[in-house]
Amino acid sequence: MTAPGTNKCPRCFVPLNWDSVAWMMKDDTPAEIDPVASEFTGRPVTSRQVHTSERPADGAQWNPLPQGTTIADIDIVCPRCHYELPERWLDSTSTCIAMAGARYTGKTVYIAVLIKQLERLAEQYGQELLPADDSTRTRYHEVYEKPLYIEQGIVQATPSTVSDTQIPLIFNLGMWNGRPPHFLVIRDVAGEDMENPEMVGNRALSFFSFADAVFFLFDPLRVDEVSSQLRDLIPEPPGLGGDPRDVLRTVLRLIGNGTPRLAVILSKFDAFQQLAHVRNSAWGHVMSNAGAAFNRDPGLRSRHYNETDGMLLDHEVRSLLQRLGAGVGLRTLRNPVNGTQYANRFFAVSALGESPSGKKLHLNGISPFRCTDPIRWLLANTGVLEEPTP
Ligand SMILES: Nc1nc2c(ncn2[C@@H]2O[C@H](COP(=O)(O)OP(=O)(O)OP(=O)(O)O)[C@@H](O)[C@H]2O)c(=O)[nH]1
Ligand SMILES: [Mg+2]
Ligand SMILES: [Zn+2]
Repeated sequence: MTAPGTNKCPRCFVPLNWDSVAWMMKDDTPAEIDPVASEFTGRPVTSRQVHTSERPADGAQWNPLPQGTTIADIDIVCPRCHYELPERWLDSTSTCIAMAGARYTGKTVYIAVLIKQLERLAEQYGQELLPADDSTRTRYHEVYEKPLYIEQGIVQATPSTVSDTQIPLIFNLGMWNGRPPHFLVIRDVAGEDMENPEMVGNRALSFFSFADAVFFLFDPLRVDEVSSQLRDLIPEPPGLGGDPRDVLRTVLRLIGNGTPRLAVILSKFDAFQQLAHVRNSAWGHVMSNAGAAFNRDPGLRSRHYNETDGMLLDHEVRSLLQRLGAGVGLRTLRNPVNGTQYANRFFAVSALGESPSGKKLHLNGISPFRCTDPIRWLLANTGVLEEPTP
């Protein structure tokens, strides 16, 4: 989470402040290809002229704008990638999340459901979660909400950054404890890119090293032992992505010298829970433990993130992942270059609550499990989505 008075760019996640400002004149017309924006979007972008201004060393009385212009005449953009910032962005704070995980791990479905769950959570506090701009509103509706909630089907595979202008999803979480609005920024990614080590070093993915958090999704159905035991219990999964051990290695290289918090999320947990019905198997035994944190969702009762419950689940998921052969990389979560360990926590979520069959959702509809845990872990003790402190 950014500190008050600073924020991050919602596209490239670079820290921003008032010392270095870039802007475009509102009444200008797009004239030329902008090489900076083009590099970050992976396709040619025509834009208005970008002006920049740096606070001079002794610049107490500094005004970055040209004479005769006011803040109403300009659109502020990110000095690094030229993304046009939402209104009053530099006076707000945000939490910037990069999604990660192989193809089919459930990243896009998770985001679709997470936003609905966060809407309900905010509502319980008398707040409203709103898209921060038109592109978030349209994109969330078309790509996330409509396929699942209206058409009762499944979402499309997320296109590679190379072929698609990846736009951040930006949601206003509202004002908490009398502070400026706090925003949640999510960058969905293509599993295809995560499985391609050649994407390391690509500018379009450089946001990973500036993220506040990386959500790494792990698909239990990718593990042969699990999918073979579930063969008769759940519909055939739509497809399987790459080896999570390789994907993690690529993701850690994308993070580079960054220090995001890492949430390792065992996705499609509904499918995994079906293992409880496999009689006389070691997995059946593990999964039918009624006392396990992974068999209950306290988020339905308490609005606050519960640290004790969170730690318990963390331990349980760690040992599940170990049994699944997730590899030493996932157990240690260390920066491959300097060896420091990322602040991390393990989670289990189910966005859908039940496996879709083919291209249609299960007739029981969507019943999410523990989807907001990772967000509430990130926001714990910040005041956002929490009871006001007296
Ligand atoms: N059982 C179960 N299946 C799920 C769940 N979430 C997603 N799936 C299945 O996994 C498929 C892939 O989900 P996506 O969200 O598109 O996966 P993704 O990680 O975004 O994939 P890419 O965009 O290709 O990287 C869905 O079409 C569903 O069939 C879940 O909570 N439970
Ligand atoms: Mg996707
Ligand atoms: Zn930027």
